[in-house]
Amino acid sequence: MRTTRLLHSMLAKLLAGTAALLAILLISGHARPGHVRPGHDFRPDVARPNRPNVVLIFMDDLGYGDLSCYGALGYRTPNLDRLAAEGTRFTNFLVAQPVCSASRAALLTGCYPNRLGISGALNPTALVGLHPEEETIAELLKEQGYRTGIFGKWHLGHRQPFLPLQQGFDEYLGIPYSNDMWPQHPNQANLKFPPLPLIEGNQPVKTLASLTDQDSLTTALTERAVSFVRRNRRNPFFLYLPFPMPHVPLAVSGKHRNSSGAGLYADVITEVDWAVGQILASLKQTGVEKNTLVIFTSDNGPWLAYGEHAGSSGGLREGKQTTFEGGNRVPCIVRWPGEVPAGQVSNQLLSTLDVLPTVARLCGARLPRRPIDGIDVQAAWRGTATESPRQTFLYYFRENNLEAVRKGDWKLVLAHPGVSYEAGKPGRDGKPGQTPGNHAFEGALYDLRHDPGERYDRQAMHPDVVSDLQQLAEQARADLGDNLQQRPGSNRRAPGTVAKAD
Ligand SMILES: [Ca+2]
Repeated sequence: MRTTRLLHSMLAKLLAGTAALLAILLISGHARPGHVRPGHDFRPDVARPNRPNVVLIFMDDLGYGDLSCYGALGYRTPNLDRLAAEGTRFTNFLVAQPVCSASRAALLTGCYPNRLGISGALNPTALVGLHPEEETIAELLKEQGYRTGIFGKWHLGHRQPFLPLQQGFDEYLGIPYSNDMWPQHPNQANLKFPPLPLIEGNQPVKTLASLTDQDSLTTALTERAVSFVRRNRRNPFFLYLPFPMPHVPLAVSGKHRNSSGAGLYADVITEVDWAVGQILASLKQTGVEKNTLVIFTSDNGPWLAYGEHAGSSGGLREGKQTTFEGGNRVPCIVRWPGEVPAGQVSNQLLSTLDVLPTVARLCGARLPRRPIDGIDVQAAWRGTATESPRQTFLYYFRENNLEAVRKGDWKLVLAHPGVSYEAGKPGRDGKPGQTPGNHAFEGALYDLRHDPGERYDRQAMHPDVVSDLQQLAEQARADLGDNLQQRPGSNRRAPGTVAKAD
């Protein structure tokens, strides 16, 4: 036994030595200092030939009911429907918080955003961003030899120290925050937004001055993404595509205007579906389709204040900026040929929090050094888990309000003030309606399996469930705090800050 172990160890050292020598030869042969062209001179880690590429598509304000494979009526999304037919479609998938910056922070770090001091939607005056020491999916994969690109909306701090190139991305083209944070905002008189820049790398390269400028954005980002796939077909890559659409103001290229026959919002979804089709085609054409994990989801539910310019929650209660299911629950499709079952529908509870640890595991990357909240849900993706590895979820919102907690199918809504579209009036023609911001929601217990619309309070019938969920809420308050109860929490971290505007 001993001799065998010794032999194994010697053999392993010899192999490692050969691999290191090979790596040195490859590097010295190709990477001349100052002459590394992105995606061209890069060579994969020879020891790990089978790591999947990762394409992560993240829509903005796309609702649970906006794709035909999720029940959208009046128009079709054939490319996304095909993606679902070739992969698994999840029906109980939650974003960490139902608003842009908070949701994006969670996706890229695997942490509840309130753990990181990120909340709401950062605006152009913000002096904060995702702390540079927080580790993103891009950083973890880059460390494993992946090329990393982001084409779309960042929204984790627009000051230079917070931009994507400082958070693990090799390439960035996109807008730094929401596409409505510009002088054409309907409430610009109060908001006074500066011009909206398009950023390449760390530099503004253009101003998006009119809706016509925004009309070509989806196409431009798609073309850049396709080029990224082509340039990186011989090495592992992580492509993050946070499309700015269908967030208002709705913009669509000439080729897709009036194409859906169901109005401007549906035209925009049709274009997004086309964009996904282009990306999928590029994976096929470059021969990497089989070894590429594709994840499609959205950052929060529909912004119902915008009436016919908003999407559909598919019948779930309320929408964006609320912790009812219409705000947190979004479509999620995962495709990885031969690894994730094709044509399946899963109702297991999952969250954007789980993307980082699951992807890290599948790609042979380590986890971040600081504690995270996501868990490896590979078994749920692969369809091998009889119940989801995720059993609980904390619905935090605003700066740090614990508004609801979830365990399995049970959701305990805690009394809180919040946005209510149902108590307001929707807008039209791209203008927001009247939406109460501090509607007093009372506590209630919902059984989401029987009552996904959150209409029937079950507290009186199930006091044991209420007390179990209250315990979960208490643990959350001790860990992450709760402003509704003046609880600071003991494990929150600070965001990154800059002293003054640069
Ligand atoms: Ca959003």
